[in-house]
Amino acid sequence: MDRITTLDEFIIDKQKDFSFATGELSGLLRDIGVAAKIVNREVNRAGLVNILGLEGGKNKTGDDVQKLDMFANDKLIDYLKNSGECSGIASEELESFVKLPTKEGKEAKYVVVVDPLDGSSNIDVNVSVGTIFGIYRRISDHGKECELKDFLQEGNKLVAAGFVLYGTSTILMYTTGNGVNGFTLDPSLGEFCLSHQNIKIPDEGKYYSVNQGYYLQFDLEMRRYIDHCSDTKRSLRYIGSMVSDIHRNIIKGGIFLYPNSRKNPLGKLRLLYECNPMALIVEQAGGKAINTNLERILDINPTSLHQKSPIIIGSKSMVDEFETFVRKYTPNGENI
Ligand code: AHM
Repeated sequence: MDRITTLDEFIIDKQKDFSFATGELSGLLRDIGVAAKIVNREVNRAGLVNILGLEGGKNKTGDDVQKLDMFANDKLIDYLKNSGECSGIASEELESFVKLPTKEGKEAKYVVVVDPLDGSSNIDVNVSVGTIFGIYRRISDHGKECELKDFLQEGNKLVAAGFVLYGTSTILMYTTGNGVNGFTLDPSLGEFCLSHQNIKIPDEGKYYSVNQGYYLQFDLEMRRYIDHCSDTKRSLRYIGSMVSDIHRNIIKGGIFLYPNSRKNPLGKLRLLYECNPMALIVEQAGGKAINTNLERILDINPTSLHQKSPIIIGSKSMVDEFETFVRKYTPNGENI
């Protein structure tokens, strides 16, 4: 039998590739891995909540039952706080970023952006959800508290990004800008084990993922592209959980679209917590990610923590093809 490689072993091994590495980023990634296992345990127990008498927002000792997305948020913050490598965290669940206390003798170089439980509206119905994270090197003085500008960096400045998908199995994929590797949680060992080494997204795929219920609210070029996907007999697959939809497309090939609509003129997904980390992973796997103005997602300059962005992401030739529809059908070439 081939020897398995655990996430921790892999991270430590990769650290050796960088002679200047001090182990801080590795420590941070390992802490995220541990937090992911705890969130995974709770997500898997979610269906038991009522059976265990926790309905009505109270448990048997009268404590409030925490919503799972807040639970995931708090666990991630706890673990990053302990690591001492992270000076702050901006979460989709929180209005402002959290400054983490520095540990004595340490100058935490990094800040983390996170969507603790993406697609959380799916939990009640047993559909896969995920955690998305990104890590930036601080641009403020390392000896002091982190600042807003540390988080408002373009996605191309991310030093690492990843996601955890709590699906039929739990998988963690991450990149430090040198390809993407995936690790599947072996519940019997309690370890993430290397299962998808240097994964590459197929250049072409048969899936398109979009909430077609909003079709009439989309711009003309988007509608024409969706018509084209349907005319060319591509299969529509939309879980409504970005991590799951993009993960499937990374493995099988496909395109995921969350565009602007009349209801949501800037789309729905957040640039910092969802679009940027997923864009880095997909690009590192050989794919492409742009907005509906054909700008590279990773080059968008963020101006606020909860900024939204339309996103088109997936197999490179499919995103290229989408671009040709935008160029052809955008009235008077507006915005491009
Ligand atoms: P949520 O985390 O509040 O559930 O929202 C994020 C999710 C994404 O995972 C998913 O792609 C999208 O919202 C689905 O939105 P819609 O229901 O509008 O298609």
